[in-house]
Parts: sequence; C-alpha cells; structure tokens
Amino acid sequence: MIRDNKQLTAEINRIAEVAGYLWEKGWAERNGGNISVNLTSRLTPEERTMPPLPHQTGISLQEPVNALQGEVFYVTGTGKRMRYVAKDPFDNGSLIRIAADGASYDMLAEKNIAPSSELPSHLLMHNYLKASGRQTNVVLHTHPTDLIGLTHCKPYLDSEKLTHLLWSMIPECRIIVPKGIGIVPYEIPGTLALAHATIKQLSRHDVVFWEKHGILAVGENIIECFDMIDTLSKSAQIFFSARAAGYEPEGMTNRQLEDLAEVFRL
Ligand code: 2HA
Ligand code: ZN
Repeated sequence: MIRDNKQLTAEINRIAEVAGYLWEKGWAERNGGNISVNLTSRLTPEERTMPPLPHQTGISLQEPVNALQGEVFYVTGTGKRMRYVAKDPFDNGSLIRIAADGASYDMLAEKNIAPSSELPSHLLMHNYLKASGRQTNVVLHTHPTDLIGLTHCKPYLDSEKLTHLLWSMIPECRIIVPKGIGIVPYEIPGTLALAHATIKQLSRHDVVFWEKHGILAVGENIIECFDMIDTLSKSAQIFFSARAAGYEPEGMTNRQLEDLAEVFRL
C-alpha cells in the first residue's frame, strides 16, 4: 500500500498544504493552477516498479522526456480544484510513471484521475531541468492576482525591469528570489509553445511570469516554490499599496540591493 510509505505521505501532505495556501490566497479560482512533483527518490525500488492501474498504460506524450525514464510524479488532475486537492490529494490527482522509452506514461495510483492539461508542459520542464543537472523536483503553476496584474502593463514586461522593481520593495525578495524572474509573452494555456518559451527562461530563472495568465516556479521542494511566489506577491502588494495611496514608492537603492547580494552571497 503506497500510503504506508511515510516519506511519500509527508511529501503528498506538503502538496496538500500548499494547494490550500493557493486557494486561501485567492490564486486558484475554479481549477486554476497545477502542480507536479517528482517523488521517485521517496519510493522504494519495489514501489518504483509497482503495477499500473488496469488499462492505464502507454498513454502517449506529445514530446518525449528521455531524462525522466522510470520516474514517478504526483500530478494534480485535469479540471480539479486546488481547494479539493488540499483536502484529498489522491482524489484530485494521481501518481504517474514515465515509461522506459520516455514517450508515454502509466497511471499508478490511486484512482484513474487524468492528469492536468499542463502535464506535457510540466514534464518537458522537469526533463530539461533534470538533463541540466538541477536538483528540481517541483513545478508549480498558479494565478496570483497582483503578479498577473503587473503583466498587463507593457513597460513591466521586461525581465530586468520587473525583477528590479520587485526586488527593491523589500529586502527578502532579493534574498528569496535571487535569480529574479523571467517573462514569457502571452501564449495559449496548455500549449507546448508556452512550455518551450518557459524552458528558455528556466535556464536563468526559477520563477517565470506568463503574460496575462499566471506564474510558474520550479524548485527542490514545494514549500520553497510557494515561498518565492508569495514573496514576489508581497512586493507587488507593497508597490500597489503605495501607488493606491497616491505616491511612487521609492524602492531600495541599487547600493542597498548590492549590499544584500554581498552579505548573503547571492
Ligand atoms: O489548470 O491554470 O494554465 C488550469 C490552468 C491552466
Ligand atoms: Zn493557468
């Protein structure tokens, strides 16, 4: 029984915890957002080769993910709501295993819940990150109102400019999101075009803004992914609050930001 694995259950509980935060934050209207987590290292060799659900094998992927052969992921289900993932992750998501050819996957547990429409994109990102040697297990996508709001303003659709603006609102932002943010111009949700454009940004960043749609973060664990987005959102709120009060926030100076980089070895 897969739920007897304490390490796995702890990881799934963390996914549920974060799904709850996404809902509480107002970042997950209806079925907005999706999560995938590589759980392979949490499984015993026997669990890694567990039999698939009946008739749920060889589900093809649009593009192969050769760096992920045999790896097992938890993925939120298509059309499933984060507020329900929070309550019952196994009723609103599934475990899948990438086949030995890297071109298809099997459904493992526990129910036959079809994965998120963004699964092919998530897997391409996991594949890219693994092939680049990054210690990244998580891809988290969500819809934070304030950060999406910023992407509706053309002058901010510039990675350096927006990174500087958000960093300069609060010292933590510089520390918690040291690689800044990448920006992907609008693409239709769920498309591989969006995935490939995102992967380009992931070579330099852990957080990517999708114009007029949402945010994607990658990291070693899901709490760290949530924290990066939450800190960026805090910065955006400080910026908007100052603006709403009728003044332009001064922002930290370049010197102050450089001092942080030096002290925290960023
Ligand atoms: O899962 O957020 O981008 C719904 C979405 C698609
Ligand atoms: Zn989305």
